[in-house]
Amino acid sequence: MKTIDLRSDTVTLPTEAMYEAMRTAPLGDDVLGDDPTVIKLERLAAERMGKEAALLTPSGTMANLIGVLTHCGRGDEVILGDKSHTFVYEAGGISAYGGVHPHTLPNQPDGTLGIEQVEAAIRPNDVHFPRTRLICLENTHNKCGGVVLNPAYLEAVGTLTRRYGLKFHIDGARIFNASVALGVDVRQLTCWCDSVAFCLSKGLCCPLGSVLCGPADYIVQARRIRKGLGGGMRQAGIIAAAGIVALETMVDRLAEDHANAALLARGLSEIDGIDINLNTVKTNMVYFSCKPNAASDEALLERTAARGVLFLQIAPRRFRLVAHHGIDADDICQTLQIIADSIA
Ligand code: TLP
Repeated sequence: MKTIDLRSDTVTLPTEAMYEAMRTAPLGDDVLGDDPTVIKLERLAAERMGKEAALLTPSGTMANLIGVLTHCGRGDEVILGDKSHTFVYEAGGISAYGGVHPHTLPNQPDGTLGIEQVEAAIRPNDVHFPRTRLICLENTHNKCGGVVLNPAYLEAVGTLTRRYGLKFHIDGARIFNASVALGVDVRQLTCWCDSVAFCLSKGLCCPLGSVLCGPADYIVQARRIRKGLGGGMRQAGIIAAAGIVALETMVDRLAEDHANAALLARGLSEIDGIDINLNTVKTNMVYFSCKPNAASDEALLERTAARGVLFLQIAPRRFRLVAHHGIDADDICQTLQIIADSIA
C-alpha cells in the first residue's frame, strides 16, 4: 500500500538530480567562508530575490529568527499577524532569544494585515512605548490557507514602512508558490521588503535549508547572528547543491501542486460532512472542517491512516492537506475516495 502523505510539503524527498549534485558538489568550510557551492547558491538566491546578498540557514524557523534579530534589538517591537508562522509556530524564538516584542494584528482571511491597522499600531516616539522597528508579512500565508499576497498590497505595506522609517521582512517560506500562482516574477513580491526568507525544503524538495536575502551589510550582520545561534555549517555545500538544483529546476513545477490542490478541494466540497471554503485554495494547501454530523476527528484520522492517507489536524474539527512533488492526480482521487468512505 502506497502512503499518500499530505501532512506537509516538508515531507518531500530529494530528487535524483539533487542526490547526484550533492554527491559531486565541490565543498569547503562555509564557516571559514570558502565553500564554493554555498557561495554559488547564496549568489543565485540573492539574484532570484532581487537582493544584494543571501545567507543559507538550516531551517525556515532559523531564517526568520535571524531575519528579525538582525533588524531588531532587545525591546524593539515587530508588527506581525496573529496567525503568522513566526508568532504561532516558532517557539516564541524572537522573544526568547532576541527580546523582541511581538505586536500582533489580526490576519484577514486573505492573509493581509489591514493597512490602517498597521499604521495605527506604529508607536509614537514616547518613553512609555517600545520602539516599532519592523513589519513582518507571510507569503504564501500558511494558516490562512496558503493564500497569496499580491504586489499591490506589498507595495502599500512597503510604502508605509518607508514613510515611517521601519524595516519590512517577508516570511516567504513558500514565496515561489505565490509567484507561480500569480504568474509574476518573484522579484515583484520582494522588491518592497528589506529582507525575505524562503525555504528550499518545502515544495522545492530539498532535504533541508532556507535562505535569508537582503542588503549586503544586513547579511554580514545576519551571518554573525547565525554563528551565535549555532547555525554555522561546515561542508554545507552538500545542502546548497540540492538548493541550486531546486532553484534551477523545481520552481515552475509548483503549478502541478496547485492544480492537484484545486482538484482535491473541489472533490472535498462534494463530500457530505465537509465544510470547505474554495476561495482560500490558491496554492498547494487545502484546509477543511468537519460538520457536526461527520465522524469524530479521531475516527477520521484513524480510518484514513489505516488506508495510507495522512494529513494534519490543525484544530478541533479542522484539517490541512498539502499537495507536493510526491503526489499525483491519481493519489488525489484515491484520497477523496478514502476520505468519503471514512467520514460517514
Ligand atoms: N511550516 C510547517 C509547520 O511548522 C507548520 C508546515 O508544515 O507548514 N514559515 C512558514 C510559513 C512555514 O509554513 C514554515 C514551516 C516555516 C516558516 C518554518 O520552516 P522550518 O520548518 O524549515 O523551520
